[in-house]
Amino acid sequence: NVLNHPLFMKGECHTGFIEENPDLISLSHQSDDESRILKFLGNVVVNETIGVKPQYDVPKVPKTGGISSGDLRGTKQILDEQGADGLVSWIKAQKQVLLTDTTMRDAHQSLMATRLRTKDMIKVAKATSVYGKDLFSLEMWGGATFDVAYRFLKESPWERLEELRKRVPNLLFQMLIRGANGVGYKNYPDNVIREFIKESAAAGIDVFRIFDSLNELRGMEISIDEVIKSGKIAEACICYTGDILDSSREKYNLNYYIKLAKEIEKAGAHILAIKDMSALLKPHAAYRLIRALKEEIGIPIHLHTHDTTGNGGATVLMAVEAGVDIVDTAFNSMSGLTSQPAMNSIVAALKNTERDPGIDLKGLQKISDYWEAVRPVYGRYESGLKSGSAEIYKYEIPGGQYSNLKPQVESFGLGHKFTEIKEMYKTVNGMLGDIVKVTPSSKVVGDFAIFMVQNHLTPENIYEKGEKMAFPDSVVAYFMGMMGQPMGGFPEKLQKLVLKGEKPITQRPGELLPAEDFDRIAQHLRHEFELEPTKQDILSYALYPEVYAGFLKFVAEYGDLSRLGSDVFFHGLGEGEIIEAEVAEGRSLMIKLRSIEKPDPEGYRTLVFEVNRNRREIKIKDKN
Ligand code: 3PY
Ligand code: ZN
Repeated sequence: NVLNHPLFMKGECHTGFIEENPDLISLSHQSDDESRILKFLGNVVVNETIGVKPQYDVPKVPKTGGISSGDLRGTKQILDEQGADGLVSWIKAQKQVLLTDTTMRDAHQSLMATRLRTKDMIKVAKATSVYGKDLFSLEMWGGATFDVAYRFLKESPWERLEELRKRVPNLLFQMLIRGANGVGYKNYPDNVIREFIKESAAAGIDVFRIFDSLNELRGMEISIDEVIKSGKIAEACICYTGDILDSSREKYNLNYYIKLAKEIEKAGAHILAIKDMSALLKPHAAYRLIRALKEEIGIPIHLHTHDTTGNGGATVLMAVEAGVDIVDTAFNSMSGLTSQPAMNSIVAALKNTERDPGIDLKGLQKISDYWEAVRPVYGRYESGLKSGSAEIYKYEIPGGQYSNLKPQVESFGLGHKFTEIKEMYKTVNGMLGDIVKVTPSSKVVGDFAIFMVQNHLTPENIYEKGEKMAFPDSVVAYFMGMMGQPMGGFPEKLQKLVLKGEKPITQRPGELLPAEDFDRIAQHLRHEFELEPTKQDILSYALYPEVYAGFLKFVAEYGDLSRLGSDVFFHGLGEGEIIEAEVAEGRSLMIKLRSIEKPDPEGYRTLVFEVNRNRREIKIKDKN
């Protein structure tokens, strides 16, 4: 290489020549993790960015000034030392309103399609434990966490939990579980739900918010029972839909919610959650509902809402006025729109009132500033929504689904028909008999609406031609009773058209599903992936077989990328950029992208990298 270099051949090389061209003499061996990461980066560069990368600020991690989070005592210590009942008594004795931060789960699920990576969470975890020491809980798991972490982020949600717990010993960790649907989209056998809860409790989850997508108590009972057995907090939900202020909408009226809340209390739940996933709970309705519930039940009430309509803050403040015990919020820079109402603003609004949460605003600002700097890296996953929308009261689309619906609709080539799809969502809800819409029932309505628009269908056509139509899988599963029974039953005519002679079930689906054979999964993982599976591996596979297998294959091919900075994970390297990539604990590589060559006749591009100053070339197929 040296001998063939143009400067050497012209006799013009000076004493700094080798120094400036270290790759010419490098014979160093390329390690496995080096070739794997170059392959990953090469693919991002060739098939996604072509070396064009925006510049991102490095987020400043707030300093904690010598305070050790190990010295802090918070709600976690109350639960660990006094048990679930002790914690409930403590909540009831508080005059101030308590706050949950959802930044690490629902906020990013609703704003950026659940893409927030563990790396960005753990950097700010210690500061959160210090400046958020007076929070009630941090929600960082549940909903779409498992699916997205394995499918897209290529990282383990279990490790996320473990890393966060190491840095946050003082606060309760909270998750959302979709009752018998676990953290998935379908009913799982009872033993999967029980084992999943047991393992999650052991791994660090303290508060389990349990819901059923049709508000059926029997869909939540197994989960409630298992959480209680694990010594953790069972927080069961009423999913709010409709409008209790509108007397013309009789189906989901105040009495409906009171009856359900009483059943939930009777089932042994420690806390009642009002889960307002679509931000339909108007401020005055919140006041009326919470006042009524406070009269009727004795367990604490935790309000979860979204800010999709722009009224979320008002709803929270009215709920506080009505005596709600705990409310969900997100740090300001991760709040608003489809996310939760703004924590810092609510804390500020309640200063010098009876229910002042008593949290230091300066500290909260530091955490919010950190997230503000993190967020642009995830810009491509944001919905582009610029303001709250009062139309949500009409469409009743949950926050998480709303931000995902546009890309989903675009992927079907229907981006130009977004308004039509939203209208159809409402129409389909009517056809289904006005149901509670939250994962997975909301997916049924969304899939059905897309199907109708895609195939130019109206409700009338469906009734005329439905016999010959193949309906989306989720719609069939719904009408089969595999998500439970909706209040008021299924619309019979439509059910017949969808099921085409199959007999729907009326039992709880978990009663019919055969127990999962965990030994069989363990054998399969051993055999297929040469790994001695842990309980966590087995459960992840039981929940998401294809997604989890895909994750294991990805890690075998590209290595563990969880330590890579998010700017690099999502955007690769710019041409000429040098990055430090941590590929294993304590092992980093300095990587520079020197050039991207034009595709060769077979469509491969050669990328020239420098790794720890050694020249490396790699060929990547250009799929564009
Ligand atoms: C979920 O199930 O993911 C939700 O956040 C429901 O609101
Ligand atoms: Zn939510």
